[in-house]
Amino acid sequence: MTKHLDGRRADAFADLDLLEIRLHGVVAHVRLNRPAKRNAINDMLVEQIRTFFGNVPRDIGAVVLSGAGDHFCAGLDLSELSERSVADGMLHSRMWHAAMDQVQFGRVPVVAVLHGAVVGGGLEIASAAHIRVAEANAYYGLPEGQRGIFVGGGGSARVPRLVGVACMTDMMLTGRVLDAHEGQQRGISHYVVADGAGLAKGFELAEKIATNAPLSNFAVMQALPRIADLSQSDGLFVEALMAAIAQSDDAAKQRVRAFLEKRAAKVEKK
Ligand code: 1HE
Repeated sequence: MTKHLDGRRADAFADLDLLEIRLHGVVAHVRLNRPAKRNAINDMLVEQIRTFFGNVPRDIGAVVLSGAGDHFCAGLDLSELSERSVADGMLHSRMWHAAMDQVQFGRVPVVAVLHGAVVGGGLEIASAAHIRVAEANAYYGLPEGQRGIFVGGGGSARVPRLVGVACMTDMMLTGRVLDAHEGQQRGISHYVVADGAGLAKGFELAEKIATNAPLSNFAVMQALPRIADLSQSDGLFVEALMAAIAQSDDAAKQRVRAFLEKRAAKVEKK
């Protein structure tokens, strides 16, 4: 695990002091870095997330996102929840949306490594990632109902796409908390690994993702979720466009030729 905590410092992002950013070859490791506040996300951290994911270095092919300390993220920093006007509340939520959109629709896929509390806005940022790896000690909650507020960081759009409206309704109305295994059964995480093994798995996946043709990753990140939101007929039309664009790229031609010339890996059973 410590191997993954080394890596080059990302000097270009030295100002983003609430994030710890390290570059490991083609993978960037971004840690939410307010462990004393359980990585609660204040406005400054929202802006720093937006800045990093909007400016991922050109030589990076995937990002691992994790949290420092014992928890991934305690959600919105409640100490900043001062009395806001309706308009300011809207703008605050839209600020989160812009940052979470940058995570989901940025330049490269994001692998979130989840441990401890993944609650409120923490679940919202996790659900903006493309792959989620949970350590067995991870748990998921949406305490907004208990706090008298509502999700505002994109949760009502993204979380039901993972767990369904019924499960999110239960989590918000009753305060139900899902453990790591329930979270996997319900579709939150793609992988559950032992405590302490999350980063190794996250890096293994991110390194694999970064070897894909950039245009294939682009299609999965940008086209797939939009197609899933379209009618079947419109979706199939967009799929045809995306498929034609991807297959005409040089990377696709080279990769297909490599397979036909027996130079590329076969699909192997595990
Ligand atoms: C915080 C926050 C926070 C911790 N905002 N300060 N999120 C929540 O309702 C979750 C609230 N937090 C918790 O339930 C617990 O803190 C945890 C289960 C995450 C972790 O428990 P624990 O025992 O490890 O830590 P702690 O002792 O509760 O917290 C340590 C410190 O972090 C403490 O501050 P201190 O100055 O007394 O040391 C806590 O006050 C502080 N802290 N969580 C502010 N969230 C875009 S809208 C999204 C809406 C939401 O996310 S609502 C859900 C908010």
